[in-house]
Amino acid sequence: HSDLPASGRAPGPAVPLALAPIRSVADWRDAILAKLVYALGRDQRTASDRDWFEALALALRDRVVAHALDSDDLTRVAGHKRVYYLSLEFLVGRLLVDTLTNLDMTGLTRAALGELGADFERVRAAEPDAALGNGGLGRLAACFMESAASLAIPTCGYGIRYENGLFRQEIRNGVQVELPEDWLAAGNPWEIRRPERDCDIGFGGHVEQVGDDDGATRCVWHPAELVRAVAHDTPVIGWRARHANRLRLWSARAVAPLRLDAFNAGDYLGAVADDVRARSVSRVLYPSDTTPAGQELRLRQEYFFSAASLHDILRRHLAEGYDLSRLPDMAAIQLNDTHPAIAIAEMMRLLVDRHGTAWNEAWRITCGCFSYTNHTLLPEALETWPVALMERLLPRHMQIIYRLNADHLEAARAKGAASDSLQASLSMIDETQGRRVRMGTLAFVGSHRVNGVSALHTGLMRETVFHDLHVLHPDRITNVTNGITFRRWLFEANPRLTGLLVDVLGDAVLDDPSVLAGLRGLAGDPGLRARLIACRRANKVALSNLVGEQLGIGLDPDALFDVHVKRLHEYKRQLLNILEAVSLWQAIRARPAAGWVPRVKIFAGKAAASYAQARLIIRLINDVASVINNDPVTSDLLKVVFLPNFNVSLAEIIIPAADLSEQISTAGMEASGTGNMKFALNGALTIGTLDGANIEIRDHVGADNIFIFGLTAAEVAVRRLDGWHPECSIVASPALAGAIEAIGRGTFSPGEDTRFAPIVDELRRTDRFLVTADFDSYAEAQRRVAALWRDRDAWWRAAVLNTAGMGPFSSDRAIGEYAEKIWHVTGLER
Ligand code: F58
Repeated sequence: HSDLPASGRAPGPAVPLALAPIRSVADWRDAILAKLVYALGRDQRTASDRDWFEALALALRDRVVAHALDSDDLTRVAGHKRVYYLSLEFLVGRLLVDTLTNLDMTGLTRAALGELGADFERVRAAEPDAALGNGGLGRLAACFMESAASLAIPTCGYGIRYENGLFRQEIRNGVQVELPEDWLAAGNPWEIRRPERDCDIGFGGHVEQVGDDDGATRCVWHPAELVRAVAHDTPVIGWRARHANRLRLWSARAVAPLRLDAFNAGDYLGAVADDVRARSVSRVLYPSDTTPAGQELRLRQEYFFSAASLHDILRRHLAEGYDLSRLPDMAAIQLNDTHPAIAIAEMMRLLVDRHGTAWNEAWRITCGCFSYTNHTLLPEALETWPVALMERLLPRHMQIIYRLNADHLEAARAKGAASDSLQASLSMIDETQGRRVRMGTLAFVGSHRVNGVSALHTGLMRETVFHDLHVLHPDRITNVTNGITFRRWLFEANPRLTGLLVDVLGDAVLDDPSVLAGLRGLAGDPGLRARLIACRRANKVALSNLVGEQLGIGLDPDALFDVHVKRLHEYKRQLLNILEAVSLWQAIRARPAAGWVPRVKIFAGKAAASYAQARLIIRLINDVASVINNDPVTSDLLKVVFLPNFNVSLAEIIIPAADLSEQISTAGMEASGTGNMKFALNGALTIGTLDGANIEIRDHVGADNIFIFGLTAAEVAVRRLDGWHPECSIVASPALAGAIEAIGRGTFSPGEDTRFAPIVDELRRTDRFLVTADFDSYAEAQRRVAALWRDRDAWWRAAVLNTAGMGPFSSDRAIGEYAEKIWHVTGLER
């Protein structure tokens, strides 16, 4: 379809594909039933919830696909620029309610399913989460896809269709166990296979020099191995069905999946060995990179999807009749972190070697198209690849990187950055630990814009990791603070609050987040407050029921729900929170009648399988929970809950039920955070450090309505420079000393008092994340929380002011900024 000539729309009616709107419950019921019977071959009388989910999804997909084809046609005819979002992760979650919401078909569907004898809530729960991401970075990509569609910005997301997404977490005897998450086992009704878009991706082999062009050698790469990239499209519909885009995910298979000769000779395994090897490329999200084989597989994944996506982008550009020189006018390619940064070298290869473009012109085109988002400054998370591995797997790309690096260092010298130390720091090759390619430097140099994800983070990029590159290119780094889609994180996750907001502020609040600010004038309104309290209580009852079913722990919905959910990482400091819980428990035991605020501490989050310390922190939380929850002295006042298998769908239940949001990373380490935004939007108060987007949240909700504590990023940097001694903080804080002592003594690990020795030792000796330095300040902030909770009017006033201030954190705002400052693209007018 998109290969039609650029000259005009296809003959026929203007919107030949849009299906007539569904006008009645009966129409929609019959459409769903037709899918159940004719597409799935199932009997209405025996259909399962999963069957109904599939039938419904297929019926909805028809409508979304019609929009996507039409949006595509309009984009092509208008000669409108497209955005390509390259991301190794899309943490989508479920799509059913998202699609229904954006098509405004939820009520209709409830009724139609009811007539068919199916239960909407159970059908909804039958959809597996698409967990093609680890955490914030992947979820951001999913929010951005939804917002780009809502703003009618023609966008295609490119990624990998992992057969196994993020693992399923079980907790057995307090220990995290990882199980594969087989989300595709029963098929995926949303996706459409696109065989005509498949392409073959090379690895290894050698490079042949065929001529000299413009000072740059033209080469032909003869790969030793080809892997087929197989295209699957998922349509993404925007709010009020204004526009639809697609997410194109590649899966891998062998070019020749079966060696028939081997099979006939009885070598059944050998006959499919190539296919098994090829398929491993799209088998799992973030394969463990603790072994050399794991590292190589990760690099293969990165090149595989980057190359397939660029092939697709150039094919579309040429098929629409444009010259390659016009690519930067027609295509903005966003690199979501450095994982797709190899695309920069691949673009140069395609332009120079395949299309005969002169080197400098190819570089102009490349830099004009690409831009790069950085999501972390943690040194261990900045990607580098061994030169030897690159030379073996991607020999031509390594040559191109050398040439780009020479040009880049030459330009730096010309600008005065000539010293050995500056040249070494600017180089794309790190020579300090073996020779490694710095993907961040490649991404920076090959992009016209590089962005951080919060004001603090962007400032730190300029001052620290990218300082020397920033001096060389002072206009390149820009900030786009992250955002979240309000459709999923407010309308869908919290329909009670959404209904209330519409009652109070009118329908406009659904289309324009700035309308939320109108709540400020109502912050003291007792009627609004009573309704808000009722919403929150209902959400807390729902969460309590889930906790009761899953863990057998009874919660009091009137207690303060204090929530810490996110990936388990030492810098996110779940340890600080659980230490404070231990110390609170000890204080309650010492004085049970001191008028404590009843509190439920809720944790959830996955630790990387190979991250021993994070796994041990999960164990500690679970072990502390089982002791505290069984203590009759404190049981009405303090509960600790660890909910297993945190994912998007669980977040949608937990967040609307939270009173307090824990955002307590070591300052300077959380690039932005996006969970912080989801909680505050839903009216939870934040306890947090001055880190990432917490700072901007404080500015928008008001410093009186957030509990800020702890060292600032600048103070953290000074402490680290001065050499930091945790024992001083421990000695100075009896509460902290008491908590650490209890853990070290085996209070929570009866019979095995060394179980948590790695945690206790880390706290006493190095404390790299300054947990002990911030403990007293955190505990004091928690006492302020309790004091405000007792003043019901003041608490709910602050809660209203949180929701009221969160309009700017919509991902529509973020995407609008990318469009204007980085992509130079507008929404498509109809
Ligand atoms: C996150 N990064 C940041 N990385 O930590 C968070 O502050 C920010 O809000 C978010 O990105 C969006 O900008 C993140 O999620 C990863 O998941 C890595 C992906 C590659 C493997 C290691 C984890």
